[in-house]
Amino acid sequence: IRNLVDANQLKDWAKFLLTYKFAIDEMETKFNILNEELQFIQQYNPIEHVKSRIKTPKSILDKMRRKNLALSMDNVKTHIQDIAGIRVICSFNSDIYRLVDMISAHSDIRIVQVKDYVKHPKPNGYQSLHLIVEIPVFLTDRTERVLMEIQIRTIAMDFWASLEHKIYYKFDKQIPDHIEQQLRETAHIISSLDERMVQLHLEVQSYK
Ligand code: 0O2
Repeated sequence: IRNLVDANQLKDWAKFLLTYKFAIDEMETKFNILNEELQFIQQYNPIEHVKSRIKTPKSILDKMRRKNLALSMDNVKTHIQDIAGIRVICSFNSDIYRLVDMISAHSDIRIVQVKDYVKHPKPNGYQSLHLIVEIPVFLTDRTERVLMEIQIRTIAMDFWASLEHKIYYKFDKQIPDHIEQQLRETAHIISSLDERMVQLHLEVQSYK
């Protein structure tokens, strides 16, 4: 961005990107509150941990180029919906839908899109539930509505996705067929592991 805009605009861009950081802060707080309240009322934490990231300016520019869009704040705001990304890792697949329901019930959040790769995994085996949401960020002089991506998945799904991500880049996005096949097989194992873990968890809970 530094090579494409002048110094004054650079400050505007920095301020623009800061709103995405605030959106992440707000969303992290929402998930922390849900987790703490559930711990208090049910002695149960659905969330293992939360990770977040802001897309780097370089990867925003790359995505704009891939989409053949001119670089403007309006275009970025409308077309790059994952500048702010938050990943929520849960213990059990049943927690994924509980969290989606609880977050969807927040009156200040608008659900823009749901991509359910848990019910419908990607052909490579990738499983995760993605939400694009719009959240208000309250600034000194205005309220900005910010789009962000929430990815919700189990520990096992996350384990698979992080290995697949490394393999994808190691082979420069051209994974050999036999490795792709093994990834699909391990994704099936991940699904049945998640299913067994949730059954085990329900059985243990029935002893309480
Ligand atoms: P990073 O580094 O996580 O930011 P779109 O954003 O709508 O143009 P797409 O692919 O339709 O693109 O969005 P989708 O399906 O919601 O996926 C977006 C993100 O999900 C990716 O972000 C990854 O984080 C994750 N993801 C999607 N598919 C896969 C997959 O097959 N394997 C793994 N490991 N992760 C996946 P980025 O921008 O690619 O990367």
